[in-house]
Amino acid sequence: MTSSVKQTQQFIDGQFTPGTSGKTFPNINPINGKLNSNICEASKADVNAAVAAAKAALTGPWGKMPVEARTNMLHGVAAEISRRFDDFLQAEIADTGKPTSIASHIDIPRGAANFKVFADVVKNVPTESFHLDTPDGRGALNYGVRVPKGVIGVISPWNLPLLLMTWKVGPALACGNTVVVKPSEETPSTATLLGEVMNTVGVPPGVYNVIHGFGPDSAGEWLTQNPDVNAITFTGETRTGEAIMKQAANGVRPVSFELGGKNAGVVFADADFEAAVDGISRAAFANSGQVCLGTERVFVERSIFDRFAQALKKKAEGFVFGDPMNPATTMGPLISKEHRDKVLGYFAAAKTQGATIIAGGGIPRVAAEYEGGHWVQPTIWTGLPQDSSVIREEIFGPCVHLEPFDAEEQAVNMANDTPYGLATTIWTTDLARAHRVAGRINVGITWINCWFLRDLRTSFGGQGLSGIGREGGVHSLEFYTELRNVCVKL
Ligand code: NAD
Ligand code: 6OD
Repeated sequence: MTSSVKQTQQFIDGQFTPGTSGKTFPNINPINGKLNSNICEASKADVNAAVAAAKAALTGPWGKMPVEARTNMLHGVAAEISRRFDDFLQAEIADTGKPTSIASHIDIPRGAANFKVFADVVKNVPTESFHLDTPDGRGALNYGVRVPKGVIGVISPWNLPLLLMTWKVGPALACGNTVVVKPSEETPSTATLLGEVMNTVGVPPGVYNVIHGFGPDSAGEWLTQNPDVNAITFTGETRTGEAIMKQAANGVRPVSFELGGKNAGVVFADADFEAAVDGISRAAFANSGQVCLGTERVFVERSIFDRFAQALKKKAEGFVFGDPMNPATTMGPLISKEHRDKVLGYFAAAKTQGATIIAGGGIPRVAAEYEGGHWVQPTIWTGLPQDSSVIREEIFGPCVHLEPFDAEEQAVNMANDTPYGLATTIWTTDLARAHRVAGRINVGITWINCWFLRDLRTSFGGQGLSGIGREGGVHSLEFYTELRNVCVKL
């Protein structure tokens, strides 16, 4: 573990600095509720200094660097993340409590992949060009040129901290922008560690900056209000997205939002039963249910409903809690006491609203050393009405409601009965039905017979309350660049 994890500082203009506020806030380890480190809280002057450094870096060596050199540098960043895999792993686990069985397979590898993939996308995606006939017969050639948008404000959440932050920083830098990152106050460590990587690789000062603090009247709000931030990319709660959108209206700055979800899974009777149980178990419980793409509402065809519920119960009751560094541990705690209180509030609401509890519903027994942690049991309910708060609101915990259906039409209608529109997972062996249902569920991402299988070249994003815009592959280039047209009279 590095010294930056013990007292986590800002990273501004290539330097680690405590900043000017003189204030710190605690970073708590979710597995036991104990103090991990103290985080230096940014003042408004620190935020403005980070933005000024990012703005200045646009016209320095970074701004003049050929694309080949820039993208090679980002491959270097990916390689350095991989070389320091254990440092990133330990920092991520200390902040989140998530087991190494998840972090070492998903979070840290994706932290490196997000730089590699977008470096390659930038080098390989062409711009448009058109020949125009003109009355004099000479014609004109139009071609597109992509230029960086400028300073990008990146605001990221706590559930997949390195993955979701680099998913924005990778393409932003690949396109030649500079960034100021405000990681979640709950999970500041890997964003800070990435500053060390940037210096090791020789990324010029000011290209990557990190400030720490909270949202309203703190670093998040000050960053999004700074007029020198040219675009804002945000992942987090829908309500926070609404606030940031208002902040971004000042100066008409573009936003890209990946927000909440209340995703549906649909399991048909002809599905590969074991694969469906396994897939829905991951979609409901992976990362302790703290995945925006997760499934909190599952519709199961009536003829297999009871068998499916029993098989999923067995999965839910098979999770192993405890030491995140033990490869046998399969479920971590929730991120904070506050978030656990929120999730337990929904557990209580499910009871009072008449749910039948199939599994869980409370706090698991853990070893004495972890009793101060924020644990909850993987939980399965059935029997709640469609207007229950448990069915309508994003809970973001390891919990799922099962509902039987009799007809495809009914399953589609129930899946679509939500203001969110992020993701769905459909389980069937009927090919025609798979495509038909995929076309009718109102979401940005549909998985058929799988879940969270990611190809970073594809579009990613949600509709309705789940977000604005698409990122991934060429769609990231659309957000992180300005496309200019040049018309040449021949
Ligand atoms: P959050 O919205 O509370 O916080 C996210 C970030 O926004 C944090 O860094 C926070 O400090 C900052 N913030 C809060 N208020 C702000 C303001 N007024 N101005 C600027 N910044 C502000 O979200 P969270 O609790 O960290 O994450 C959980 C939520 O994120 C869930 O709703 C989940 O669905 C969503 N999420 C969505 C996706 C997706 O891809 N759609 C991915 C991960 C998480
Ligand atoms: O895989 C990704 O790129 C991505 N944005 C995942 C989001 C997960 C939400 O919790």
